[in-house]
Amino acid sequence: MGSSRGKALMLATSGLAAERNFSSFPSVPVGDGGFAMLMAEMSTAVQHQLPVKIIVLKNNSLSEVRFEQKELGYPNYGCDLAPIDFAAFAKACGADGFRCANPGEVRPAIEAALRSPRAALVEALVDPDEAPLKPEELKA
Ligand SMILES: Cc1ncc(C[n+]2csc(CCOP(=O)(O)OP(=O)(O)O)c2C)c(N)n1
Ligand SMILES: [Mg+2]
Repeated sequence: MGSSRGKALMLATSGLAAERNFSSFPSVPVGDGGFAMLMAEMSTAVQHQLPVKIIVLKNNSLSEVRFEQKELGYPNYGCDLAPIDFAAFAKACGADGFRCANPGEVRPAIEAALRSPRAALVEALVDPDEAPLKPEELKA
């Protein structure tokens, strides 16, 4: 969603705040770097009872930037992230937090988040060495 990290999360919480008669809950995929820039949105969602569903793709890396550096022939500089327990963070904010570390855990974690009446976060571990898709490789 656009090029600014975490923008979809703000759009989802503000959209929920504007439309209180929820028929479905927006689910927002966000990288761990992007989410780290906007973690306060979690407390905002809890404070205003906005049942947004956040899926954090956790690779402990600003992976897209790391791959751009690699493509230009530079070494990794400043792209490693200290691991954060995002599921525990969500719970500390008063939301629900779930984790999936392998493909078999993905569906149950997402279903649990969607069943939650509250804001809920799914921390999904992903491979930091998987190259991001280029725009021309994305298919609708
Ligand atoms: C607000 C903002 N800050 C910085 C950037 C530059 N930037 C582009 S990709 C990227 C890495 C994002 O890391 P992450 O969200 O963890 O996603 P990953 O590439 O690891 O999947 C950054 C910092 C941006 N696009 N938007
Ligand atoms: Mg990342």
